[in-house]
Amino acid sequence: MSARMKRRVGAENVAVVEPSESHYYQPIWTLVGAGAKTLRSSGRATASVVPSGVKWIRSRVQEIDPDKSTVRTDDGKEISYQYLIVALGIQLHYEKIKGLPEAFEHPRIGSNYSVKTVEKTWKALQDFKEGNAIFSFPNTPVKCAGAPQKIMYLADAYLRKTGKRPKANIIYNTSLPVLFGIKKYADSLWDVVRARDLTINLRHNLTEVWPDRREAVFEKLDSPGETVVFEYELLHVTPPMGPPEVLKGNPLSDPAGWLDLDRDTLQHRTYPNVFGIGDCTNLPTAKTAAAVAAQSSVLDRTISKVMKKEKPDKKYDGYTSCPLVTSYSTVILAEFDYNGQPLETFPIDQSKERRTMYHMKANVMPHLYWHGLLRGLWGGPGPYRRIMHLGMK
Ligand code: UQ1
Repeated sequence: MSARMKRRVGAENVAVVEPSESHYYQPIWTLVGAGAKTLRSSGRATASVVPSGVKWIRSRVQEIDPDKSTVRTDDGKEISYQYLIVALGIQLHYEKIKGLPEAFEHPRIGSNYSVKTVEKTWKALQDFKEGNAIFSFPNTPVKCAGAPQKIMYLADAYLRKTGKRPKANIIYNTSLPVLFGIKKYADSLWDVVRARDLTINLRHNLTEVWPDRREAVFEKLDSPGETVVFEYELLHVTPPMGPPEVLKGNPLSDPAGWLDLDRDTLQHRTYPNVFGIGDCTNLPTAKTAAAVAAQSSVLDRTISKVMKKEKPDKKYDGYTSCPLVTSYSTVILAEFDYNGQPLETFPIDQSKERRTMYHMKANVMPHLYWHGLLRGLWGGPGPYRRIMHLGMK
């Protein structure tokens, strides 16, 4: 968004408050956890991705006061703004699972959601001998809701490739009552699950890890008070997640703590000079980088209208996408909108496992991210979808 704002109002009028020295392309961590990409390849220096001329304030936002239009940072600076874009992301809560994060000091447990633990997934996969390989999905909203099962499909493929699959039970324990929220893709994923002999336990929520005994405790969400203990040889944890600390109790957030936006324009619902994008928002769609791309072009348009005292006129349709990696060479490319209706870019059935889509996920998307999205040049596939579907129902 800073690249887009630089084009609108000039670099000297744009600042980014961002504490991290490194910026990661997290969507590739699915493949890092499976040994198909390196962690190194996923990161760049923040200094190299902030657009030239834009001021980078290397601090963490501690408080936002939308009534005074100020932001306070952890090193005590107070910054005033005319317009604010909130893009705080989502917070990981490993600590909400008893025994974590300490259990990550032990082998055989990993998590593709953190820079600190993603390589441990790959190590655990390589060290696997025999037993249960367990993959969890928490009882909270998450970013990239497909990732918790993508690593299961990759683990299955890896264990087959290395001849260890006959000695493995592969188990997906999810808090959700479904495998995937959109039926068209869920149907295909169930086919994959059956074909590969994977076990899916719905409404199972990870609450505790005992790394010494290599056991994980799950509560059965449909039988209150009942828990079940699984021994594991490999455990992949998707942590509980929630809104950023800064937004909790802030006038900008809804009762659940998410940034309270108009779902069409991405303008704040009560503070007209505040806008938002991405995982920290309460937009009722799946939290993904693809959603951010589509949101970025709408938000650009909305802000330019608001700056000119005109009415925002472009609507976000909720577009989001999840490249469901089902092996080291195949992807089901889920794309859908606010209504949960498939909204596919390509004029082919994307619920089929495809090699072209794997290539897109593994090799095309990173470039689109670094050189397109981060430069404010990629606003999602909407325009291309319309071209590719010309003359088609
Ligand atoms: C996308 O725009 C995007 O953001 C850069 C992703 O992030 C990783 C994606 O995974 C996908 C699928 C899209 C959508 C792009 C196309 C070409 C369908």
